[in-house]
Amino acid sequence: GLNDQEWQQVLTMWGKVESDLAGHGHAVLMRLFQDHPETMDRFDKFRGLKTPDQMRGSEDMKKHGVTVLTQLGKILKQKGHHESELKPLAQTHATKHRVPVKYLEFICEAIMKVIAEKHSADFGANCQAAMKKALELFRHDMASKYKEFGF
Ligand code: 89R
Repeated sequence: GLNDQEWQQVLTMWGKVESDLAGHGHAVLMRLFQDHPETMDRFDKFRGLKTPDQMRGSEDMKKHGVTVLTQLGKILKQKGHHESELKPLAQTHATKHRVPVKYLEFICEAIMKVIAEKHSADFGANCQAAMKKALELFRHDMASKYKEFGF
């Protein structure tokens, strides 16, 4: 797990993400879809978006970015005691959206990259390490829940 100081670094950084949740969320999804185009196939609602310009202009993608980062923020704020927030998310992503664990790794990478781009001055090595640990814990616990749902 993470110690108190690491959680503090994570949540301080998350506060900066929340200063523009839509901007960060949109950037994360853009990055995910550009680096791993196959992840986009999971979304019926983004099927019409073919070019980076269309993605940039998509209010729907922006809205979904807010949905994703809002939920992730709620989970991070539990500082590891996230069972009740994680379980329904794992359930829909395993059984309904069928999102492989590997894709969770991809989006966590995208999140790290977007924070590094937007907050380079505040995202030093220690803070990066703490955020990486928090996202790894999230992925690890999602993966265990996936198993419970037989995915
Ligand atoms: C797909 C990761 C993640 C990944 C979908 C993926 C959308 C929060 C992928 C719709 C799809 C498809 C949907 C349905 C969806 O359903 O639980 O409206 N996700 C919905 O047609 C993540 C992560 C988080 C997260 C949410 C929330 C909803 C939702 C909340 C709505 C409620 C519900 C991890 C950061 C596949 C590309 C916190 C990825 F590959 F990145 F891992 N979701 N989602 N998602 Fe998804």
